[in-house]
Amino acid sequence: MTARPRLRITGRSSSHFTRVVRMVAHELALPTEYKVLADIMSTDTAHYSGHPALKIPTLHVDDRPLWGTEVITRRLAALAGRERDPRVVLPHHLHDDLCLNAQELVWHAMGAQVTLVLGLRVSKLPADNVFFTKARLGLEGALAWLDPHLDAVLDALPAPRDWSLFEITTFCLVEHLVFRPSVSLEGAPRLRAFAKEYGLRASAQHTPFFFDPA
Ligand SMILES: N[C@@H](CCC(=O)N[C@@H](CS)C(=O)NCC(=O)O)C(=O)O
Repeated sequence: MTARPRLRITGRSSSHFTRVVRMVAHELALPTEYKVLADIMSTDTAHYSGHPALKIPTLHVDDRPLWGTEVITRRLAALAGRERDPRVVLPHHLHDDLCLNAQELVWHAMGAQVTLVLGLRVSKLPADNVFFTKARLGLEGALAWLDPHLDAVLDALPAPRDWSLFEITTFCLVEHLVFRPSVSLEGAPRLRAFAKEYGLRASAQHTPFFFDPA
């Protein structure tokens, strides 16, 4: 029998992309080590466990790094022997245009949230610059589409399922907008209700957002 590889996630407890991979590891019952990036504004790749693009998360499988949240979740599913399990629904298993568009908008919204938080709140750049206006409008547009379509998307996801990356990413996005408000969730009641319910899962309770000490 081959030994199970050692898994280490580098990230931050205030990062929605990090929370996605940590929730997936928890859902898959995969033990992982956790290395915290102390300063998100660091320009030293060593602090990011070698991520050349200065991003989190990174998954180390033994000594080999893997980058990209979606790729990492796919690898975690494979390591848990569940890559072909129909109860685990990853983006490459989606074929319905509604679900594919919804997943794309969630990824987009997560990226726009990084732009707004790092640009405005952390770096204190001028909010009236059209770069941030577009990021905010794009994020609001994504939420305005996702909210009324959410139930149809959930119905169209493969079932029965234990979890899908669409649900986990949507949960982490909405929770992050509560944790680090950049746009209002007033007009997104369905997304808020979904996040409240999904937040009861053990994987969500195990990974609350907070600021890691520097
Ligand atoms: N494409 C990356 C995006 C990850 C990402 O944007 N992470 C944020 C934290 S939530 C980050 O590293 N921000 C630092 C920066 O953009 O400088 C992935 O899928 O993992």
